[in-house]
Amino acid sequence: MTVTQPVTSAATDASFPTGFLWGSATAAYQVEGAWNEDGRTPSIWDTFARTEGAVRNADTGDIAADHYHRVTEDVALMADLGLTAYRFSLAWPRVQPGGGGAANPAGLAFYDRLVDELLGKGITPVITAYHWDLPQELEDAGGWANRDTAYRFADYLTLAAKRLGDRVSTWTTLNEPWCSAFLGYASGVHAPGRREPASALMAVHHLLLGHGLGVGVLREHVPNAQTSIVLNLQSIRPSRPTPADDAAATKVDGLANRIFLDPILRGHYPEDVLANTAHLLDWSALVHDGDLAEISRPIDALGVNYYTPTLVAARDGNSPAVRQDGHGATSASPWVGADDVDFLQPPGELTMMQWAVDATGLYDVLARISREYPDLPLMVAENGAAYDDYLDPTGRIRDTERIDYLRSHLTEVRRAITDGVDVRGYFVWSLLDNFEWSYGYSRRFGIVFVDFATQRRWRKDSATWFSQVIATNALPEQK
Ligand code: GCO
Repeated sequence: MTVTQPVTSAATDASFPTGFLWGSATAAYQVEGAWNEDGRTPSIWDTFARTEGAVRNADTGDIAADHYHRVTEDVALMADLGLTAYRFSLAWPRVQPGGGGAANPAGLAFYDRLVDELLGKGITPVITAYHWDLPQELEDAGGWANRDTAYRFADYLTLAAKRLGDRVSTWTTLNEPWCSAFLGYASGVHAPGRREPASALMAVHHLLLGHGLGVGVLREHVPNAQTSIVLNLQSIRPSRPTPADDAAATKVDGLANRIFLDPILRGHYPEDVLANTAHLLDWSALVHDGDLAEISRPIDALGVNYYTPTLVAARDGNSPAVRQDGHGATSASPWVGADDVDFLQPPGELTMMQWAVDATGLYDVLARISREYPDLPLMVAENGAAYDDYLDPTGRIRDTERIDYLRSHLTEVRRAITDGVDVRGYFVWSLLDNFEWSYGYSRRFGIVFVDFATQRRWRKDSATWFSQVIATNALPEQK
């Protein structure tokens, strides 16, 4: 089963289409651990996590969920849950230490084993080539602000595709380039922690170039490659029904969504984005001839990550309290080019990330893509929530809030499918509790609880619920 295999029947009210892919997602730095084993070299996240004040509690991904040593157990767990797909990322500094030269046989052997375990259990592997762990050497050479990094990425992907492409056909090049560029290079709450608005825009372009080159690599080395990119598309709402707030929403939509969608799917950057950022850098020097043709190579699917909506207002001194950025408090804004926009706390119950729960935003994002960028299969590549989970004295984790969150969002996915949106699968974020970036281990997103000191795994109630959804290919009646 691949994400681009057409579904064979329409969803009924309660059920999902036959062949709908049910998975969970993780990322290498968040779960693997084994940070310096078998030839792996440091990534920007190893460096950043060791920077004072960067990560809560000075947590690092050194051990994380120890997935590197527990692959067999973890894949067995996935099989028990009935997952039909698993989305994971490759650690670039494990596959190609130092970000250049030959592949590391031990690093590739790990992913070989993971892929074989998955296939042995009938679980479709979905590989993310880059989920934020750039080899430190490449950051030292300028990171994503340096054009050469795009070519280094293609080189690394070639090594991975040649080795794993015989068994893995579904690949995604990048995870959430918005976060890599703007949280990494503008607000600095993510690695590499730079606060340079112009570098963030350069990073956008070089990430996109890397994506395009990467699609070419996959077409060349992976038979029947199903290529995609994963974007954290935002459902942006104006705070008040005023032309000024509408304009603010359009501006932010450009800087969050269209800055990626348009070059990839239409072969050009949006005019308003170029205009809104022209004071920061010279786009004509950044974008070389031929880049946009490379970036807009056809892809087979688009991965959508969605957690919470975005509420904006034109800054006029009257807007309600500005909310904290959900990825960590910062004095610098990731919103390069939108200095005159306020970001507000959307209504709704809050998760532990202080993210408002509003599943209609997921519907809006899916429906919008299918309307404005038609004929592109979609998959929900991440969706989930952090709550204050704990193991009770009976050995249970009763995460009813997470079940409610997943149910409401899956209801919206089903509504989108019923309305004709071509959604091929859904991946819950995340399989395991893990290293939640600048929040360290203080935020639990898993449907499986991890006691980090013993690395023992416990199914949360949401895992049991999710496996019921998978088994019936439908949402259970609400009790
Ligand atoms: C992202 C990343 C995940 C996060 C998750 C929760 O989408 O930001 O892909 O690694 O852990 O989103 O913040």
